[in-house]
Amino acid sequence: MNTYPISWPTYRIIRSSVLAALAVVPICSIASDAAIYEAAAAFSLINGNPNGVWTYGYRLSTPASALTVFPNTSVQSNGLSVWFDAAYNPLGTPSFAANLTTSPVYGAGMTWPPGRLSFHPSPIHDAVLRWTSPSRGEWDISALFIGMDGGTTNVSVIRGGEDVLFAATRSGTGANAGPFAAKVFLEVGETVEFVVNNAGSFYSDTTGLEVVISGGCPADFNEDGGIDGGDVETFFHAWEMGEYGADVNTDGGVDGADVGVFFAAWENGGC
Ligand SMILES: [Ca+2]
Ligand SMILES: [Ca+2]
Ligand SMILES: [Ca+2]
Repeated sequence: MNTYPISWPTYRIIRSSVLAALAVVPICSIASDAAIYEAAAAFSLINGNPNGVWTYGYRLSTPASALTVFPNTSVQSNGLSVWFDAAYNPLGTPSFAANLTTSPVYGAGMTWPPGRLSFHPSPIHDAVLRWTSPSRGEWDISALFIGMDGGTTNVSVIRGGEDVLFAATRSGTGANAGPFAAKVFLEVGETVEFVVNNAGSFYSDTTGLEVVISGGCPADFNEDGGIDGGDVETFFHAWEMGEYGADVNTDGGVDGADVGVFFAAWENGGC
């Protein structure tokens, strides 16, 4: 709902001045550094699950099965911090594990350097790291799947539960998949998932995972890859209609503050 905390005449002045300036505003590429989300750095046992934008879960290795959120945590004797499900845990899987200490952690013939995050499928489940977009905009998404053990895994990056952005099979210690990198325009609440599947056998399938997601810039509001007057027109149309997407500061309302956030990004040619 548009609550118009700036007056209509003020809005008209802002809009007309912006539109008048369009002729001298170059089309810019997007430099997205407004927000950075890094999976390993954010990993925690004490922030709950979901942990902000991150959800640690697992699901049957069949299409469209629902995600189960890991309910349990433990710190293993070797120092690894683990999310798991005590109700289903054959040989400690499926699970997420991270070394949140400042020293290497050793276990099962593997080494977790400080800050390393890994996940592991079960005999019948994929392990899934889900990221939920906190704001509308273009995001830079990167991922690397690290071969930490001798098994073979299928790894993938999936948008919205069905759009496969990346898929690969990796096999053996030191055999990584990726890096994957892409720019993806997402609405608030859209998801990107990072998935490990057992590729037949779940033995020795520990797979390291590095994910960095940055951006979320609203400047390219019409999603055409450039920042220009078209974005102003599209933004104001959405704003006037009180559309959900115009809530670019993600505070739940569409008002003058969103105009400020949009123009701050737009005038910078990005974020
Ligand atoms: Ca396997
Ligand atoms: Ca644009
Ligand atoms: Ca808002």
